[in-house]
Amino acid sequence: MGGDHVFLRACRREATEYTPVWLMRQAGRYMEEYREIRRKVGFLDLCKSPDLAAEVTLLPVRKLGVDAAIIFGDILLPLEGMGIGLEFAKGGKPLIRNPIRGKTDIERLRPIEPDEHVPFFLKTIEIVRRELEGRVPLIGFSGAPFTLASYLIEGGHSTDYSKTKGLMLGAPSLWRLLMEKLTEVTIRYLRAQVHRGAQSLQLFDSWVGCLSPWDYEAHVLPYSRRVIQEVEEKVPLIHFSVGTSGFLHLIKEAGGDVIGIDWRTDLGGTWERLGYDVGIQGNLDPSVLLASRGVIEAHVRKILESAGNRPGHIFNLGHGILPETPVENAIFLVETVHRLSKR
Ligand code: 1CP
Repeated sequence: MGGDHVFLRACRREATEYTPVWLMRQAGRYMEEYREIRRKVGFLDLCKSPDLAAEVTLLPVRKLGVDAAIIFGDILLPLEGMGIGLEFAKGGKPLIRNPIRGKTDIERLRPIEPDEHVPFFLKTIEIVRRELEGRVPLIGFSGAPFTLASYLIEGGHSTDYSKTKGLMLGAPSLWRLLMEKLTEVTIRYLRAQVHRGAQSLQLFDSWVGCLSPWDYEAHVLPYSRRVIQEVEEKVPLIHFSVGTSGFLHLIKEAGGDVIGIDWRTDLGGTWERLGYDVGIQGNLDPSVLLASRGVIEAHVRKILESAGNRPGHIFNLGHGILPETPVENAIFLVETVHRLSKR
């Protein structure tokens, strides 16, 4: 069921009758139905209520007609099981109550047992698979070790990642210990999702673009590579990052069947440089969805032309959908990708 779906075939770089499309953060605040649920339930409670989380996961499949569902949750959920206090403040911004400050904090971090620490996430996968009845495949996900480390160290979002880089460059043996622990957690988390029914995985290394290529290669790549190699369950994996146009070849070297790109690079040239032995996902600027239909259509056309009808392109935004996006524009985008890419 779902094995021959256009999304999974595109992940394997097989020919498809049209270009599959889904949107990062496709279940979220730009949808009235989501806001309605969130008026009653806090974000963490929503993630921990499998029936509700499943309903939210399915919203964009029903409403937008996207070609894949992604489990509703957050990359930070497994951190609680490691012994970290997690909150989502008003406006949905994550906050770590006890950020990592030194050796003892890192030594205290526990590896997670997914069945024990994230049972709600795994349960949501089961419910969604059942409800989808094979209509579209389900994507599981995890933050990559670097991006998780950045939240643990900074305590939340950062603009310069100076504390993270400070530990990485100033205390390499501590960095190694932290990254090894996060690598293990990520592997366990992703494997558990595949066992419960995730048919594809996305590894989010959202903030790794703050690094130089050589620091990425020395201090991050080996861990991301280990995650990807050790999630040996054979489902396609999308390796996503932002702001890494200068070292996408290293992202590819770390692994993944499909490389996610943002909008700061042209898809065609990037794919040519990376080689056609990987698929490519992206690369619409999320702000385009705030513009008129004519502008949206022109951008879709440009990206599809850039991909040149090559098998292995998955249409997506270059990063998450903006909360102020009119839902009609998201619907129009999906319809336009399907219409213009029909082969
Ligand atoms: O895509 C989907 O629809 C599935 C759900 C999903 C996913 C895959 C959410 C819901 N978050 C994520 C991943 C995630 N979370 C990432 C990686 C993707 C990316 O780079 O955008 C990151 C970095 C986070 C951390 C996080 N959680 C942020 C990022 C911004 C920051 O300041 O650090 C935010 C805003 C959250 C909360 C959150 N997660 C998801 C939603 C819908 C929200 C908003 C909460 C709300 O108010 O309802």
